[in-house]
Amino acid sequence: MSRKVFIGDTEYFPGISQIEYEGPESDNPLAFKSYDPNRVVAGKTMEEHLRFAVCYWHTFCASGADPFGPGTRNHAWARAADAMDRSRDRADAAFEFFTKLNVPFWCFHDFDLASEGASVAESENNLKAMVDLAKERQAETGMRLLWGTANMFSNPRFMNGASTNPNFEVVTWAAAQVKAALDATVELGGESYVFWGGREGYVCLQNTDTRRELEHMATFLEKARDYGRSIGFEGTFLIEPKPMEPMKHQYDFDAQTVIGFLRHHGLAGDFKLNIEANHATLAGHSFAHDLRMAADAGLLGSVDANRGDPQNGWDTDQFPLHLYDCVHGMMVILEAGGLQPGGLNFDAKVRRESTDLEDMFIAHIGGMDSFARGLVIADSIRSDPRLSDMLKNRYASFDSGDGKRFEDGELGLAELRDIAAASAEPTQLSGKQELVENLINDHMAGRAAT
Ligand code: XUL
Ligand code: CO
Repeated sequence: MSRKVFIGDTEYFPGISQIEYEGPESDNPLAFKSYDPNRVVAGKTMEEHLRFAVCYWHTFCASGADPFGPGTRNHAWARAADAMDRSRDRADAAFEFFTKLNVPFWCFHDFDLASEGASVAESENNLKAMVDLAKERQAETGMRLLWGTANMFSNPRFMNGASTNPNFEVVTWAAAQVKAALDATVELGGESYVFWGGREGYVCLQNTDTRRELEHMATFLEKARDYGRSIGFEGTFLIEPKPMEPMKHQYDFDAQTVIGFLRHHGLAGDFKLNIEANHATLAGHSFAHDLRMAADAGLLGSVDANRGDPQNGWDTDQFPLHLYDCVHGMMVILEAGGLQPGGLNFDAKVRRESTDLEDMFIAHIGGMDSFARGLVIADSIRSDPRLSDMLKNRYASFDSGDGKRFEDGELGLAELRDIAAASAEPTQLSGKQELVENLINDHMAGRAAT
């Protein structure tokens, strides 16, 4: 489908035309070197595998402000005096950006898209008006919504949490936002709905009834699920783990914590996980680790594609331009059979010092090319029998005999002891880590140029 590249009367990214695939030889910073949407890898096109999404918040709402100073970017779409005019300008800029970049999906929080009103009803009306506009823009451009969510962490009323707030009044305001954001997501045909528990956690354990707060969170999620299903939402509900920041401790700490919580509360049939790379690293894991834990549980829903900085402890939300992360991540995603109906959402921001308009494109192009390379290299590794054979052989002792009986739960502890007592010292089996790492490097070197 051919898509119009800018919307309305104003071109917000003048001088930047449709971003095209030009191939590995191109030296044009505003072209894809590896992401060729129609190229088929492992039976699907790159566009179908990667399902890229641009996020509204970092890309169109942020100005580069940090705790030490104001924004460094004064975008044309953020200048109108009236809040609704600003929202409309921002939407036009966003849809121009999406189409020029040629991504199929976008994601938003309620109050990225519309400004928050002074009452529940006013906020609902603002959001409805912007959803109507976004729906028109989606129809004009062919863009689709990967997921919607509600921002229940910025407003000071949520300083002690949203669904886990010790004050019931605040819980009801959180519910009002989720209800409206679910309505909006359904109206826009969103494929998933995300809960990121920004302030669902604590700063002081001694002033917090954690047992009660976790029960409240489960009840709230159940009611949100029931409401979503009642209005015809057929997509996936997603929980996005993060261990800390802004709170000292957040309940959705990491993939395994969330998996345990969902299973404990009987929510795993409707909810999956949205794994964010920088959140996994904040929890002391790698991106691929949290992807793998989610995939093993059959709960890998979607991905927030970004990266942290190994020298910093915090959530820097940098663009995912480190090839190893993308290769390791795509190995798990391919193993899991893909992401659909999820996708790769760039929950990432250009650095405060990257102030040219084109930097927004360059950052996304880099992320898309990195994951496209990651896909090609991961597929190449997966089709090399050396790795799969090594993995299979490593566990071969469980494929037959007593090992198989143990796997099937047929041997008790005393029987296992008797087997040990009758055997010699176990054979030493090398883990071959360096061999595996060399093999991955060989594929990277062989394929990285494509
Ligand atoms: C914050 C974060 C959020 C969620 C959506 O760290 O990742 O933007 O993705 O609320
Ligand atoms: Co995120």
